[in-house]
Amino acid sequence: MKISRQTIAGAVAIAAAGALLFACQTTQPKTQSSLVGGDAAQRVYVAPGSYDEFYAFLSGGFSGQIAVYGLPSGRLIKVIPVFSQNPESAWGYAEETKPMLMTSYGFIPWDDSHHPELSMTDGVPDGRWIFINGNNTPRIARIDLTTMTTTEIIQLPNSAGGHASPFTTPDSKYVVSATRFSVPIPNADVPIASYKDNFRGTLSFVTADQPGKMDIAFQILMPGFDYDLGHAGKGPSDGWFFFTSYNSEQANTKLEVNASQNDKDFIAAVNYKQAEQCVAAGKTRTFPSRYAHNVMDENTHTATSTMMTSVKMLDPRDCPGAVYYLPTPKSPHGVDVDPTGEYIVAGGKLATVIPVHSFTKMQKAIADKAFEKEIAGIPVLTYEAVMAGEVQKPGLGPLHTEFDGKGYAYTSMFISSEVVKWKLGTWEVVDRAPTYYSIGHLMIPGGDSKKPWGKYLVAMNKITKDRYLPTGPELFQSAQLYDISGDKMKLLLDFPTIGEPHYAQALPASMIKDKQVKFYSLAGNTNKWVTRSEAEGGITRSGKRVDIKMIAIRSHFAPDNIEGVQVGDTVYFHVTNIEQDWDIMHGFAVLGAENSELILAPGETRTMRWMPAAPGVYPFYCTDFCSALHQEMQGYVRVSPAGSNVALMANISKKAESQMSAPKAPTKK
Ligand code: K7E
Ligand code: CUA
Repeated sequence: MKISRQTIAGAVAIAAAGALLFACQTTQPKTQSSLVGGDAAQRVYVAPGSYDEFYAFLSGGFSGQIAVYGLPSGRLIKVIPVFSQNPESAWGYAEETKPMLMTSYGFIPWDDSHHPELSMTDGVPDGRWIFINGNNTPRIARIDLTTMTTTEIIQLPNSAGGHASPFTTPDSKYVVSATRFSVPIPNADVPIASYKDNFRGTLSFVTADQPGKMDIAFQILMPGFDYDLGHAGKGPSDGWFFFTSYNSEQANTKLEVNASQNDKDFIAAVNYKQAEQCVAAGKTRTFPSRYAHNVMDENTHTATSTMMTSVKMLDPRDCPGAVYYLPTPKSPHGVDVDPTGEYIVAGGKLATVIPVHSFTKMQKAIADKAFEKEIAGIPVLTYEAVMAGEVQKPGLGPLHTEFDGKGYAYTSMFISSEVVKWKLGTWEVVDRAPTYYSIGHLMIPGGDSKKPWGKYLVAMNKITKDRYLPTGPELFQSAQLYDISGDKMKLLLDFPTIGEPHYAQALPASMIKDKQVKFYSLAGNTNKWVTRSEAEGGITRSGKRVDIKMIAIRSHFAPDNIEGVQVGDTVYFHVTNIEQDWDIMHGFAVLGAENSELILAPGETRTMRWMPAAPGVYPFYCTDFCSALHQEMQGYVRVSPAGSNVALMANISKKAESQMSAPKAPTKK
């Protein structure tokens, strides 16, 4: 999000004003509670043992992950590790998972995730996957919604700041990514002052409908603006994609002033069906480009990383009719397409209106050649020819818009800290609700699709201030839940969020609840190092490499005593959780490991690499309190000096064997 210093100052002033207001309200609880619907407590109360109505997926922002909440309760259900190492689940620490974080820059343990996007069928979320972007080292991840795990990550080359990403086409054929920062393409050592000559943007179209096979179908080479956000057309505008851009000034320094000169920047309207035809007709050039494609195999539970070497680059000059610019005031941020596919709403964060373009008018303007000029082969349509209307006096700092499917749009106003509800077609403001404080994105379940479920709106606020008990200088981010089922929005609930959530998505729980995988099949586990029974466990040496295969089951590891390891060895603990029951996890940690624990889902194999530095005896133990005898779930590794003649030994205890055949403890169903 790009906001000038003045607007930040304004936002802080408003937040401060809000804080003052709130300070008064704490002594006048009636005023505060009147902001909240009278039956709010009942509306959000999900009784113990009951389930929420919606799954909501909030981006984790600079945590790099996705957080799963239940709505309307606002309860955090899970954090799905995506781009950042996560010791809780050994993501990026266990050997099997490390390739998922490989890039052309090497192993990257972090990213900044902004926009979760559900896969769709016919323009409606279908509950198969959710995608999310890595903003810093541009990547797109696929999360499988049956396991709630990250199964695929593709890197975007010729791109820097993969922000307008990973918005989905109505059939999930493509997810897209546009570069926020223009850079030399291919990247090169050039003076930054040569920006206007050397820097370019790209729009990437990534095929997404085949799991494990994401691929950059093509990139479009664009003028060196900053590309910010995108959304696909739908219905009549299906086959088009819309991207906002700012910095049409092509400034390379002090952007807060220098990129805020032009009255209007642009939405790039891309006819990607036309682009596909040009690609098929060989109108692209092959650009050498290195980028990683990482896939988690669902049977081996092991990721592979493949380095790709080129992309097809399409220059709009070689494909007339593929790209147009729609002038849009003023440094637009969000671009959102209404459920009918007719209206393209921009969030001109410095604009005094919310501009709305008409797809019908855009097509007519193209047919009439209502062009004001051309930029690098891209016709610029005239604003008047494409504008459907403007929402007047909406508030300050419009960013993002979602829809309720009943003819209304809801726009987040960052500077004036509010949600503004307005009517599509008449452009009149019909309601406004304050947010605490400085709202960024907002989300209505299905609110960017053809058929929003409506009912709730979640505001994701940038500044938390006084909403919770203070926790030092750093505060959690703040979300707020509104009931939008009536004419007036009603604030129901505050709930804190991890990282800084940008966008979010939600769908009815009934769509995916019963598809959740409860454990992985041990018989189907084809990990190279799987150990399916105690008898298969053991230790092998090959040079300085030692592999230890072991099982975890309530309540022991087997083998549990290991000898013959030497200083200078690289030891791999391959642990298989041989439980076949829901939610029976085991963990594995060893003294002094420069690594996280392992955590093992039932039926899964995970590997920890360990390089013991000194002779001694090192205990290991299970980290997840799995049974009454969890504290007994432990063992030892004896480490001898390099060159020692202590024999390799891995025992399987008699006690363990007898427990194997004992009846299982009661388990959750
Ligand atoms: Cu508005 Cu990254 Cu979508 Cu944040 S972005 S708010
Ligand atoms: Cu296994 Cu605790």
